[in-house]
Amino acid sequence: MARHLITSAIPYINGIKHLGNLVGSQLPADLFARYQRGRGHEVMFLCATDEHGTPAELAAAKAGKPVAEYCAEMHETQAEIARGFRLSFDHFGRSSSPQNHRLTQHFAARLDQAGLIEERVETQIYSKADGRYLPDRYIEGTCPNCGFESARGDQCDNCTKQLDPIDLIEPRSVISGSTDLEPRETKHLYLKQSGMRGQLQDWIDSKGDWPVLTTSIAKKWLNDGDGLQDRGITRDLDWGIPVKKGEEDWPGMEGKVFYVWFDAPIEYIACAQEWVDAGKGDDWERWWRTDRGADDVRYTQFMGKDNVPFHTLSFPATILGSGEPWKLVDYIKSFNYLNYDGGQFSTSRGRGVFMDQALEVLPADYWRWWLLSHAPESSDAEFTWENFQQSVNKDLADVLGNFVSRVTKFCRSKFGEEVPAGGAHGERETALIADLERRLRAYEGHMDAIEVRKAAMELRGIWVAGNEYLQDAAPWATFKTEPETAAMQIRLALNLIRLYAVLSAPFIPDASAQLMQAMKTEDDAWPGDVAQALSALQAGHGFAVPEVSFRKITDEEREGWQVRFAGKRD
Ligand code: B3M
Ligand code: ZN
Repeated sequence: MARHLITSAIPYINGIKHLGNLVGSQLPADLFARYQRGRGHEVMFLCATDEHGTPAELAAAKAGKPVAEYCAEMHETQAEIARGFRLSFDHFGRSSSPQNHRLTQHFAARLDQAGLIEERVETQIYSKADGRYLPDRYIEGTCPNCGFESARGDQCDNCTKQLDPIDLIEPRSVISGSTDLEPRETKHLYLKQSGMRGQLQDWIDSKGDWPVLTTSIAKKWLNDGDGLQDRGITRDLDWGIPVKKGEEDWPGMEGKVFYVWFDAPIEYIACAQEWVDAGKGDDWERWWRTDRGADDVRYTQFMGKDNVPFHTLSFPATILGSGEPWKLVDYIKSFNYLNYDGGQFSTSRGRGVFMDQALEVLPADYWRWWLLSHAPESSDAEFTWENFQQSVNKDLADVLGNFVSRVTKFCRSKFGEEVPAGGAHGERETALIADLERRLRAYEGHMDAIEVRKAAMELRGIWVAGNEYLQDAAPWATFKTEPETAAMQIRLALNLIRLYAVLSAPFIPDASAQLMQAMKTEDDAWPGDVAQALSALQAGHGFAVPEVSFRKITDEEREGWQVRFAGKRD
């Protein structure tokens, strides 16, 4: 049994995420976690809300609430929606937790002891109209790298470059819109990551199996000269983790907090401590400390491409720089963007489908299937309602749903609600089993390699193979002349339903559970050998005809949704 530590990028607290956010991190991470559990491995799957920094402060101000209250409420909201999508986190933590406060302050102290922290007097943008400094997202302007006009102070959303507010061209305050800004001097801590270039380069070079998207972004920022500049890790903000050296005060840093991107990845570790403190387990160190058994853990991270520089450079710099035996990531799966119907999803303009709205419209499995089978892996992908309707209606309703309903209804009418006996398998069955054996091994290969789209297509192929077999064997016709053979065919088909439930569970967990229930079995063991797996339900085993698992999306519904989600969210 292997041990898998899996983390999803932790979503900002500032509102409900859209489907593009979901498919870029949390959903594929859940797919992988469910798959590894299904294979019988031990899994620790962690996610949390990212509660600090300017996104949180700005959103709370907009909602007219104190930040702490806003974060507590929005954490609950996000947790509820995550449950709705069946995201199977072992723990959904909060970066504002006391555990993360302590651990972040601890890392800062270790980095300081290692000589990797420097105090610098630097120039920050001060807004006279607002009476405060404007770090990160409090300021917007034109990107000096690509010319994008709405680049934020911390990062350009267009070219992913990490920025410093002082670099922006024609900067303006996000709070007041004021351009009456002036540079002022203030003292901050810097992480001297530029001195770690060699170490980081060696580490990234040792990851020959990483996806191209991940390594190309990592290498670009590593070799770009200024990608690995020393980073300011503190901010002049009220909300956040107070700058301390472990438990000690940090002279000169009073009233300042750590930068959100310094503490957010540390929450991956703190989250496991929260898991213990919530009474869900008793040992987090065996997942995170290589001196406590974590050296045989395989750690996989999931994230959108804009998060890659922080996970390949800044966070590893923190871990390596601490000089302590923390577990480093083994594999980083990153995603391109999902676009919405000819444009971008936009949180600010409410364009596209948000996670809560999606669940109002259709159950989680429909979305999980479409999103995963169209995951933006090799390039950006696009959500259109036509495509969504087509995939759901074909893959889920026509292929999988129809197979289940034909087989169970036919059996009920001819043989009753139990698996019929029939004779031994013939040539057609042997050929089907050989085909499924090949497909199953291909499916496992894609799932192990986290090739999400390929895995979805192989799974669909497995469903199609069953349909073709049924069409070809035609037990409804065979029944008239050779009822024994028809019984054998149906026995096989009922067993296929159970097999489908097991194999499909990572993608569509609710439908899988429903099928398992209909087949009146709890045997969800991952198939070793297909022939054996297809004899799990023996003659005489009872079953029930399941409720329709997937319904079709009508043209009227599709058109209605197209209009509803075109503009401002309702
Ligand atoms: N919250 C950005 C995002 O949600 C950021 C990820 C943090 S991962 C440690 O895309
Ligand atoms: Zn840019």
